[in-house]
Amino acid sequence: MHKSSRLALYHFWVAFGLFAPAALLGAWQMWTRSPLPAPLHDHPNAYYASVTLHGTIMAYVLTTFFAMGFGYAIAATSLGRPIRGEKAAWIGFAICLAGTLMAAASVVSGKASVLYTFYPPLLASPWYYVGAFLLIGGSMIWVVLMSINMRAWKRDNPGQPLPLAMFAITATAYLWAWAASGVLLELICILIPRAFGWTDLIDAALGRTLFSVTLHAIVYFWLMPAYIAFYTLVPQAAGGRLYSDTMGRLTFIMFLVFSVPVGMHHLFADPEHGSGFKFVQSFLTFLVALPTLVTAFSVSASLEIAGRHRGGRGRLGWIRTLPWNKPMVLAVGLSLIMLGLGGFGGIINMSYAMNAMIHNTSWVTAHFHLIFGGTVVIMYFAIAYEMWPRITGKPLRSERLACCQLWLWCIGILIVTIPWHITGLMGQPRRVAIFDYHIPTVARMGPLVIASVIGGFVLLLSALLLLVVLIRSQFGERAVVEPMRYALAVNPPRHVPVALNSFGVWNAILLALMIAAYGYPIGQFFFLKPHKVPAIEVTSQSIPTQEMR
Ligand code: HAS
Ligand code: CU
Repeated sequence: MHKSSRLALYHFWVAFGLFAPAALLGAWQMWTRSPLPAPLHDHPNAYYASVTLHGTIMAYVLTTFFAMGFGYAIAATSLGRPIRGEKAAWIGFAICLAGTLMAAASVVSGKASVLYTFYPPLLASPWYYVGAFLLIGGSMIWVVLMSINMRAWKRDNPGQPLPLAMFAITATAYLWAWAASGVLLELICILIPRAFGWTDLIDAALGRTLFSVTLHAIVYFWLMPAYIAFYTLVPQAAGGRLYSDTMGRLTFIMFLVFSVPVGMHHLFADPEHGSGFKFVQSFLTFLVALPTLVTAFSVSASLEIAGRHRGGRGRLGWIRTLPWNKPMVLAVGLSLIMLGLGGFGGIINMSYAMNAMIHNTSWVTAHFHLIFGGTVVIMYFAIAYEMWPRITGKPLRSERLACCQLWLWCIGILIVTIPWHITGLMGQPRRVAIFDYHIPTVARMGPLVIASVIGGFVLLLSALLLLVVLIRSQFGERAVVEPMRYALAVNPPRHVPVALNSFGVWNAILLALMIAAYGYPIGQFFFLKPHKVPAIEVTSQSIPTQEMR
């Protein structure tokens, strides 16, 4: 096995190996919140520990390890040479894994049930924060390596356009560095010192604001590998060409520039910021929809090219002729449906006035399970199915089973999230362990909640099928498999402007936008009256802390 392939494979295995148990926790969480009798139902602490582990694995571990593995695979295959800094990459892998295990152990011990957003003044065991810091901080080695590999290739190939896949994964890496800056600062300056007892009080509002710098950008960090597949793998798998390489570059640049200065749309209901800045960031959030709209157009156009090439006629006849039995093609179809529905929800969330209607209700949980769990994660599966033969040298066993798994995933996500959206509109709060279904207004939600439990178990079945396909393939017979190939554009670029081949100017624009959007909102904490509060320790017994007593 090629060295870069082994690196990618190990990253993918950590991602998917932990993903399956996290899916099990998810199914149990849905069950225990429902009117049905569930094991451990009378232990609300188990619920919060479970949600924390589920969220930490899905939001940080699955995504970060997946993006890193995908990045190394792209660097090796799109640039056509072994990656530079392989040793550093393994060191990064070890640091991230150590952080993951440390964070997971402290959640399992019941001392870190602060959920994946760890909003202060909630306080967890310091080892949870140190673990999260190692995982997120360790992935910065990957960011640096993506940048080094991109630059080295450009130096050796002056004037050549960087392959789109490499351009896009480098944009993803830079975006992740910007995104992570908020949570890393929150961890080092606020949470870790307080958790170790080096400080007494905690500035909860500053902590939440720093986390908001991370919170929107991180969701695009999760999303970008899916978009890389849309642009560089889907047209190839469908047997066509990419509609436009330039549109791809613009999309990834827009994601880099627009995703960070908008995080305050997660704080519309928080009192520490004035409505002016909230409005500015609400407005900027509209811009984030642009790259998605461009992408929906480009992907549909690329699929149309493939469908017509395969003999499709008429206005929509090309849809029928697409090879829907290929996991990558099926996944993009299902992914776009979920993106359309989930994106519609996103537009409601970001509308300053309408946010009050859905904030902190199950609607939000439904929104991100649909768009992250659905749109994004289904593409992670498809990427794994595409990559597995290339990195193991063994064909996929089998494409049919893989397609069944993808169908089940999409159906499961829809069964989970459609009722969840409705209960959210009925006022069901998110992040609540136990509901009293004897209360008539809560009882009305019962049937919807039970429906979504069924979806949770369909998802669990699909997660297990994923492992079956990956393990069976890995232990299969070695065979000749085609090398990784990325989609060719209809007009392959011979020369691209510097701005579409590098990131300097875009990082500078982003810095200016960040100063405009966050300069005062963060600065105010240093020149206005301090408003620090006691932290509330979360242990398995939820014992009030010294300060609380
Ligand atoms: Fe979001 C909350 C706004 C996209 C993830 N989001 C969350 C949280 C997560 C998350 C995890 O403004 C919860 C955080 C927490 O725990 O507190 N989100 C948006 C907006 C978009 C958006 C405007 N979110 C995502 C993506 C995520 C993600 C992507 C993960 C990967 N979100 C919010 C807001 C909140 C929020 C507020 C805070 C809520 C609160 O109060 O707490 C946009 O990027 C969406 C753009 C997408 C579109 C859709 C375009 C249409 C398409 C259709 C093409 C389809 C075709 C096929 C052609 C505008 C692509 C046929 C289609 C059919 C439909 C048949
Ligand atoms: Cu957001």
